[in-house]
Amino acid sequence: APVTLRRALISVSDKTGLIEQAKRLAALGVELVSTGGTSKALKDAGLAVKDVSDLTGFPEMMDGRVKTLHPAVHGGLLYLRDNPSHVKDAADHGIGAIDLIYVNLYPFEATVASGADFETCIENIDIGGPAMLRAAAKNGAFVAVCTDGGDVDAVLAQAEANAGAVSHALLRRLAAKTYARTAAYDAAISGWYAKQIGEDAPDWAAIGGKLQQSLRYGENPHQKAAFYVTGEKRPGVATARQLQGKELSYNNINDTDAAYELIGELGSDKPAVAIIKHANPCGVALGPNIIEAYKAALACDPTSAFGGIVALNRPLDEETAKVITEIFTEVVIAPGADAAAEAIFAKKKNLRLLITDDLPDPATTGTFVKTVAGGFLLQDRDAGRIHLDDLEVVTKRAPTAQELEDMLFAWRVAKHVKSNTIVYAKDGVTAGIGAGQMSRIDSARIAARKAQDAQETAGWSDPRTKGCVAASDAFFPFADGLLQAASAGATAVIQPGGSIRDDEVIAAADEAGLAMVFTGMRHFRH
Ligand code: 93A
Repeated sequence: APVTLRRALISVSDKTGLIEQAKRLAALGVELVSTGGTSKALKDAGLAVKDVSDLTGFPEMMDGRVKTLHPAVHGGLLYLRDNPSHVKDAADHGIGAIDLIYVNLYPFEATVASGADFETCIENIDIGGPAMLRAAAKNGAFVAVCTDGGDVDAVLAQAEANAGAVSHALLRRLAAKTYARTAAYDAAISGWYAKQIGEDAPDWAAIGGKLQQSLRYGENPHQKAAFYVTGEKRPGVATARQLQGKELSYNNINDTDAAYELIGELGSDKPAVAIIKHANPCGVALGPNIIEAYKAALACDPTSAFGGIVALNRPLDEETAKVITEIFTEVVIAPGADAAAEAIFAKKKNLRLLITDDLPDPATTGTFVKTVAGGFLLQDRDAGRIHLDDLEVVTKRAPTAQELEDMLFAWRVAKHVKSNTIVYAKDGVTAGIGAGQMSRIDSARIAARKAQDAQETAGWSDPRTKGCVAASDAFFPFADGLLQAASAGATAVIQPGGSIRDDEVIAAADEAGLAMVFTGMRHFRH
């Protein structure tokens, strides 16, 4: 049934449009009841207003923390008008019905956004306002609940056209909207509070995106797929300009992302090249210039590099473009390309060239999504970074300066390799990469095998693992993986540490004459 408005309780922090709307309510014969500041604003405008404290018989107290939390208010909002015992209770205690409530809450969200301190944010948590809104919405068949000025306008429009009456349909709509508002308000508080104690969860809203491209298919031809972008201003595959070549496929996008994120990890101090296959690097190298870096990266695993993705941290030049086109490559991504390089690539119709202008910043935060049956997992992007002064030397022998430099390089590459990861590196070039194995020792073996294959192909006298460093994405649970690295030729090891058998592993390293450092941070990537 419709409700005829007789009494309204108004308690608003944002008083925009208040006076004009209150005048319209008064013109309909509605009695106005209000809290301190709101009441003063209405009185100043010459309106007749009753104070809530007259209703409750209590002054507003405790700096306003307790103003409306009283049976005279909540009873008036909550009693069922068609329930005789509720009606009797109201009459016995002198509680009058409240038919309209207009509450906008303490500006908690705006207070947080302004950078206010903890105490100020706490003071801006509204208690009485949401309590009244929730009570009124529970009794939404009898009370018009307005959480913003637009709601008041909608109610006024109906009431003015219907001798003060508001329809059941509008009442229901307002009640439903109320709980959305109080839920969002509480979510803002809980999100802010979690952040204060360092336990904030990634926000699923952060994964919202806009369709950039319908893909021909997904990881396999029988899977449909699309590419959505978040709109973040992040140099990478989503924001790159494609200068030539076929449309990118699902796997191209995934692999190009892996390639360029790794390049971002290596920074811009030295020319760097990464070659990626199936989202894992098969060769990564720093060099005196970009062409030497490419050649060194390619030599790590020329077999796997076929059909790979190449990422550079310097603009593509003509000579490098020529060398890259000597083998089949799917995608090249770089911060730039000169005209001569573009001309070389133009002859390879299928080769895609992506230009980003800038390099990715590895410290950028973001949200990582993974679906599981019936849900999805969110986590922060792995923006963890290790620097020289984070390293703890745990062996008798301390690493040399060259070993330290190579260890940091190998560590940064390892972060971008699927677990379990072992990366061997020497002189800023990967010597062997073991990726995605179920046991760490297998990754160590595979990395060594890769180095032997590379040696055979290139005709080197030794594999590059001779005198290399080894990086492990997580701790060695036993000494065997470490010894495998030593037997491959590693002289120094970088790993997180933290195994219950660290002592055993350190003793084995000392016995083998290895230098070993702990990072205290692991980089699982599954
Ligand atoms: O501090 S409160 O949580 N305690 C209350 O009892 C209470 N009742 C209403 N805040 C309370 N309010 C809020 O006061 C309203 O939600 C509104 O935002 C504000 C209006 O205060 P004033 O009329 O004094 O400007």
